[in-house]
Amino acid sequence: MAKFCYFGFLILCFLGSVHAQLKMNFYAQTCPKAEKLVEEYVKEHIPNAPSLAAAMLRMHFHDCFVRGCDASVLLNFTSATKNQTEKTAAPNLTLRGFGFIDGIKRIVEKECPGIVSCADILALVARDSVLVIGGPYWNVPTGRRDGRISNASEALNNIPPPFSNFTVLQTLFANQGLDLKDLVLLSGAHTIGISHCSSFSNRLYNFTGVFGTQDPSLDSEYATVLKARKCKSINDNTTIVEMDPGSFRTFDLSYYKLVLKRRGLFESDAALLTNPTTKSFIDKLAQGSLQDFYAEFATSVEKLGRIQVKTGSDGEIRKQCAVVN
Ligand code: HEM
Ligand SMILES: *[C@@H]1O[C@H](CO)[C@@H](O)[C@H](O)[C@H]1NC(C)=O
Ligand SMILES: *[C@@H]1O[C@H](CO)[C@@H](O)[C@H](O)[C@H]1NC(C)=O
Ligand SMILES: *[C@@H]1O[C@H](CO)[C@@H](O)[C@H](O)[C@H]1NC(C)=O
Ligand SMILES: *[C@@H]1O[C@H](CO)[C@@H](O)[C@H](O)[C@H]1NC(C)=O
Ligand SMILES: *[C@@H]1O[C@H](CO)[C@@H](O)[C@H](O)[C@H]1NC(C)=O
Ligand SMILES: *[C@@H]1O[C@H](CO)[C@@H](O)[C@H](O)[C@H]1NC(C)=O
Ligand SMILES: CC(=O)N[C@H]1CO[C@H](CO)[C@@H](O)[C@@H]1O
Repeated sequence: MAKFCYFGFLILCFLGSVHAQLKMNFYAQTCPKAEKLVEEYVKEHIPNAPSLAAAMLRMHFHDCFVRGCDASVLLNFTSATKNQTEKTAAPNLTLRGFGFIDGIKRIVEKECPGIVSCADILALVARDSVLVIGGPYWNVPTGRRDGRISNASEALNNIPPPFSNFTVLQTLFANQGLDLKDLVLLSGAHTIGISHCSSFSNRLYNFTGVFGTQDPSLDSEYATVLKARKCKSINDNTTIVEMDPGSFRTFDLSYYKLVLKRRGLFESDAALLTNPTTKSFIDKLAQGSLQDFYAEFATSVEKLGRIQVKTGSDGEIRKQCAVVN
């Protein structure tokens, strides 16, 4: 874009960059095989490691909530910059699957060097992985460019912690242009994947800050089972728990049913029942059809994927996803 910015083209160019936006199959001319290569890699590898589908979806979420969907989440901490990156921030300690993205990026770079952004690869991988495990399909318009900055404290400020109450969730989602319906639908991603005990053990052992207290909004029978069989101590930060036990690899409605039974794992899940609007969305989703959930999830996750994207001549196309060029 920049090289056309002279004389009479200036205005056009200005409008062009303001309106530069994502579009379907952005790489049709520049790297026609790109999206297919991503899809093939995912189809080949996710069946052998299905738990990565959840990891990829969560990584896409964390990426988009900090500086927009610009792959900033993928940047390594380097001694050269001395900056702590998003990866090193507490919410990112439990992200997994960085190597999977790097593997795809290498293949795509071999096909067309310097053309396809890491941000687009992550958005495509999240969608394709969820599809491979039988989940919903959504459109992924492409054309995102990669950011050059990753900042740990921005991750802390923007990514909702598991102990968020309703107000915090509403605010952090609204900051990204997402409404209460999006909050409920995107939280539905917790129908797949795992959590470490440390993400919620305060609800089991130390809810009020007095050891031995339990979160009354968590079903007490479920809490007892979790304490006896899974998270046996408050210091356990290695054991993992299926968030939707029994169907943690199936993208189904059971997350909403669990939340209604007060068996959502996080305070943030339980918080969705404390507001009449989100509670009624959950009631409807839990009783509705899987197709309706999939269609509505697709709408919200597409919205997620458009948050503050860099397009046109903003940002760069990283050569390696873990480092800026
Ligand atoms: C509403 C606020 C949210 C909070 C507070 C939250 C919090 C968390 C936490 C604490 C974990 C477990 C991490 C661990 O201990 O390993 C987790 C896992 C997960 N989250 Fe969320 N999350 C939220 C929203 C979302 C959204 C919007 C998505 C995607 C659309 C998402 C997708 C996932 C997935 C798929 C996992 C499982 C990851 C894995 O298996 O490695 N979450 N979330
Ligand atoms: C590191 O911080 C400096 C100073 O704020 C900034 O200019 C630079 O872009 C940052 N680098 C990364 C990778 O975030
Ligand atoms: C990271 O973000 C925080 C909060 O917005 C800001 O105060 C800090 O200067 C940033 N750090 C760097 C290295 O840019
Ligand atoms: C929600 O949590 C925030 C941050 O911890 C706190 O400031 C606020 O008072 C809480 N709101 C409610 C209604 O509990
Ligand atoms: C319980 O929570 C309080 C307040 O957050 C904290 O100071 C204390 O260390 C916790 N106790 C244990 C055993 O982790
Ligand atoms: C995990 O727990 C162990 C023992 O309580 C502690 O030494 C370690 O620092 C913890 N790790 C993290 C990442 O919190
Ligand atoms: C980024 O960090 C990861 C894990 O610390 C490491 O395996 C990888 O090689 C690093 N990537 C680059 C390009 O430095
Ligand atoms: C995946 C990842 O980069 N995890 C890092 C999170 O931060 C801790 C502590 O800063 C690192 O040790 C991890 O490697």
